[in-house]
Amino acid sequence: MPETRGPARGWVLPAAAGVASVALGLGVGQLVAAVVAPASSPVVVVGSLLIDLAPPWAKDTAIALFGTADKAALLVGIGLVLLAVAGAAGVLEARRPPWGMVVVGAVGVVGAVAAASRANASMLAIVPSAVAAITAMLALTFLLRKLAPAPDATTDATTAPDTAPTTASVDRRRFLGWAGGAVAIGALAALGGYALQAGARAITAVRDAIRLPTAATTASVPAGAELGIDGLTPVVTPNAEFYRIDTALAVPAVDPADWSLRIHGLVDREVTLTWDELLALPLEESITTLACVSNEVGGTLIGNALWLGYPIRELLARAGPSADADMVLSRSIDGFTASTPLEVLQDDRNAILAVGMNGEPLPTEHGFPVRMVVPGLYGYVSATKWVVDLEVTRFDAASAYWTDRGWSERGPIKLSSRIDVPRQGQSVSPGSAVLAGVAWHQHVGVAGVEVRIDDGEWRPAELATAINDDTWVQWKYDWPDAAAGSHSVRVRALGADGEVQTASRQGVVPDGATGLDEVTVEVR
Ligand SMILES: Nc1nc2c(c(=O)[nH]1)N[C@H]1C(S)=C(S)[C@@H](COP(=O)(O)O)O[C@H]1N2
Ligand SMILES: [Mo]
Repeated sequence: MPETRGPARGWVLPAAAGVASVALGLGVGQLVAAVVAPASSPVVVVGSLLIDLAPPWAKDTAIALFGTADKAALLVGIGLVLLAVAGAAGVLEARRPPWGMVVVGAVGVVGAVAAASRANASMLAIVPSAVAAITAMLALTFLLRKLAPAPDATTDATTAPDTAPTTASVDRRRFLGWAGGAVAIGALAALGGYALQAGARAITAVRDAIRLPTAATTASVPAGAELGIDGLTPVVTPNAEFYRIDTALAVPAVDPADWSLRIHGLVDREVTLTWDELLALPLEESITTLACVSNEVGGTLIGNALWLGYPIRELLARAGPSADADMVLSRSIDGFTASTPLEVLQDDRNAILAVGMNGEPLPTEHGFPVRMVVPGLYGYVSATKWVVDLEVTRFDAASAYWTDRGWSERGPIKLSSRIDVPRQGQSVSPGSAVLAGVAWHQHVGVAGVEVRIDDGEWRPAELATAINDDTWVQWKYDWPDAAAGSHSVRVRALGADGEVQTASRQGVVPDGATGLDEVTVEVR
């Protein structure tokens, strides 16, 4: 039965519209957070911000009141405050538009700022709060429109000329249906987000329980590989700081118990390998520097780790590739593919199926439980994470994910070098200053590094002890005569094969950037 009421007189329905809209926004925000940035769900980041901002007495009171449930109490409290604000925003928007929208938008901004201010937050962290706020605003607009006076059959001006124009009909039941629908969709989205993260949580628990076997062959970092200069990238990159590049919106959750690798295609016999079979093989440690083809000159998409794994060469030998094969197409559980030249996987380099990274099982975002690591090639043609399939094939018969998108079919890593100390625009005092950085040419080796100040001569830098030819090497240069003023510092690497790093600039497409890293240093 439609009821008749003034457009903005009641406050209950507009408040309900506000609450339903914000509930929908929060649910959708939760789902988006689960997919793009698990640590950035709007309610959780605001809670974390409050915990950080709260004065000690407030924390003590909360703990005294709620004990170990203090965090749950905080989240419930935030939820209640949000709902109250949401109700108020609904009433405000009905009476004084656009102030209700402004309130919802402001809450979204608080969430985004809270998310962005978390340690290690990426720019993606603001997305859930932004999506939540926009969803809530759209829903609020929609629901309030359902509350607006509708020129419909129950108030027909021609048959009822005496009906006051301010009186309009609102189909209250239909409105409540829409509002309830919004809440239900929000709840479903939040549940979906929770379920998505539940998968990730379960795999993290499985990973944490794994004890990797000790290596049959070990590798170690020689003394003298680490120069220990302040601001210089450590020679072995901690897992938490290792760059991450992949196309996976949500990190694939692969249970090792369900994992297997299939080697097939142009082979004499198909081979399948389970997790237990892989771990039972004599595993080898190797230290290899991974690099991304998208790394700009001076960029940070490069990292060095101690890997534990089994040579792909041995597995290929079991399968017996046919003589006309020249490529292995590796496939991730999420469909990503990489094309690696067969001969690179058969020669004596440490091309491995890796299960360990710096003494731990692979972190989930670095390919748990099994990935490929191939010295000398950019990641996009070799370093398949969450790998489940190796197809022995030919370059003229198959192509890989990035090759299909305009990148080069083959991707050997280019000779390159980077200045880490000092950073661009940083100042040093006159006299003797230290310049330092890293240089790499995986599977070739670095024979030297040279530094050029302004338009001076190229002068040799000092190289740290190289771990091996597959890793980067640190360098430093004691700048004896740093005179006051602004100076340009450039670096170039010399390959062990006689190549001199080119100054000619090329972008990252299609096979990796070239050019020299340069920083401007203020001496004062
Ligand atoms: N499954 C999968 N594996 C992948 C990718 C990917 O998108 N999906 N990206 C590759 C690219 S381009 C690089 S540079 C390396 C990066 O590895 P990392 O994230 O462990 O540093 O992984 C490679 N392996
Ligand atoms: Mo990459």
